[in-house]
Formats: sequence, C-alpha cells, structure tokens
Amino acid sequence: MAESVCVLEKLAEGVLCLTLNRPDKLNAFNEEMHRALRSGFERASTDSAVRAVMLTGSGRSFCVGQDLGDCDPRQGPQDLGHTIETFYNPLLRSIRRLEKPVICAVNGVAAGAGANIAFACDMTLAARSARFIQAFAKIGLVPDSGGTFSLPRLIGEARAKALALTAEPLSAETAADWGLIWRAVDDEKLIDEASALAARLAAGPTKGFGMTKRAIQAAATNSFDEQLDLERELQRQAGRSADFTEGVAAFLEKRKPVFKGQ
Ligand code: LHQ
Repeated sequence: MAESVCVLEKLAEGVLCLTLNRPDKLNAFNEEMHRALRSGFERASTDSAVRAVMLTGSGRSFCVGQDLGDCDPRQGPQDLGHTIETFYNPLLRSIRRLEKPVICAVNGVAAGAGANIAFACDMTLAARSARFIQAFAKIGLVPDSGGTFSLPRLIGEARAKALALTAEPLSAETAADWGLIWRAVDDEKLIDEASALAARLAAGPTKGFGMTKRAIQAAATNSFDEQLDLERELQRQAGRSADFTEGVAAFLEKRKPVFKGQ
C-alpha cells in the first residue's frame, strides 16, 4: 500500500482497493483527498490489470462528505458550485462511467457527500453498525453528489424527501431493506465479504459487466424502445467478446470459465 496519502491504493487479484484515509477527520474530503481519489479512478479506467474497484474508509467512518473547515463561510463567501464542479461531479461521473464494477464497503458513518458516493457505487455493502446521514439539511445545503438523482430512483420520492429534509440517520439494515445498498453484514465481516465480492467480480467477464452497468444506468432516462435498442447493440458487442467464447465453451465442456475480461 502507498504510504502517507489521503487515499491508500492496493492492487490485488484484479481489485484496486481505494481506502479514504483521513481517519481523524472521519475521512472528510479536502482537496488532497479528492486529487488522490481522482488519480485512483484514473488508474482504474486505464490499467487493464484493474478489473474491479473497492472503495472504503479507514478508521471509524467511511466518509463524512466535505471537510467543513475548508469551506467556512465566516472566512468569506464560498463558491460551493465551484467545489462541486471541480471535484465532486467529476468523481461521481468517474464512478458511474467506469466500465468495471465499483464495490463500496461502508464502515461507520457515511454523511453528506459520503453517503451519496456510496449510493452511486455499483454494489454497496455496509457494516451493520453503519449509518447513512443526508447531513446537508443540518447546514442549509442541498443533497449533492448525485443524491437528488439516486435517492428518488432507489427509494421513491417520499422516503428521499424525508431523509433529505430531516437528516435522520438511516441504519445499514434499513438501507438494505429499502434498496439503497446491496447488503448489511456483520461489522467484523465487512472487509472480508466486500473483498471476496470484489475479487469474484474481478474474475468475471469485465467487458460484459461494463456494458451491463451502462445499460442499467441508461434505463433511468431511456424509453422502453430506446432501452431495447441499446440492449441489441450491447449484446452484439458482447457476442463478439473473447469472454463470450470462453463462457460458452466452458459451459459446453462442463468446466469453470476462465475469463480474461476481453
Ligand atoms: C469533520 C466533519 C466534516 C470536518 C466530522 N468536516 N470535520 C460539497 C461541496 C462543497 C461544500 C459543501 O459540501 C459538500 C457536500 C457535503 O458533504 S456537505 C455535508 C458535510 N458533512 C456534514 O455536515 C457532516 C458533519 N459531521 C457530523 O455531523 C458528525 O461529525 C457525524 C454525525 C458525521 C459524526 O458524529 P460523531 O460520531 O459524534 O463524531 P464527531 O462529530 O465528534 O466528529 C469526529 C471528528 O471529525 C471531529 O473532529 P475533532 O477534532 O473535534 O475530533 C469533527 O469535527 C470531525 N468531522 N465531520 N464534514
């Protein structure tokens, strides 16, 4: 693992594990952490050895969003739109656009942008003791990091508005019951379960996974007919992949497939 940076990076078994690492600030984002995370996602998109990403946090929290010490309005007017345009929106786009699975392991608190980053990942697991807080309401802000997109789509308007207006903590189990995350797991099993899931996905047909992710995300804005057309195009491409040849060969030869992600 790289030392003394705000984001620890480790590549093993095709999984690039990115660990937010400002534990004394509950992994609140400052510029350095943003830049380090950006560089991790750039590596994930360009390095063919990376076939899945796992995102987690060190210490007792996943991430509590923006470091409020860095945008103190008492120091003068703040252009939060600039911060969002420069850092948060590119991060959210890189998570959604990466054509590889992004697994999030939420330990402890996920607040503000931290919660919505977790909801933007492809599969999110949370420790049973974790809680999700739309903290924006407590400081006069609006949910960002895609929260106003993901919350109503994942849990409906009534629950989305209630969470965003009250900033009440949501338990991991309720988040899983409501469909905000994939699963709540015992605290001590979080990292093992998330790592095993990430390694399993990293050994899968990466191209097919990437297109699957793209298709499911496109459904949020496509019509039914547009979606059928998209499925046809993506299936055409998947049908020409080496992993499709391997998958069918393995099935017919009654053996386990060995996917190369091509
Ligand atoms: C923090 C923070 C924090 C700095 C805890 N910053 N230090 C985007 C673009 C531009 C600007 C604005 O925002 C955004 C998006 C956003 O994410 S806005 C939402 C920002 N997040 C919050 O409002 C959450 C603020 N934190 C809290 O409400 C609590 O800390 C929670 C409920 C998360 C955890 O409570 P506790 O477990 O009781 O821990 P604590 O409050 O004692 O925090 C521990 C330390 O972490 C403490 O520092 P200290 O030096 O006193 O030990 C906090 O000051 C620090 N910390 N969140 N966002």
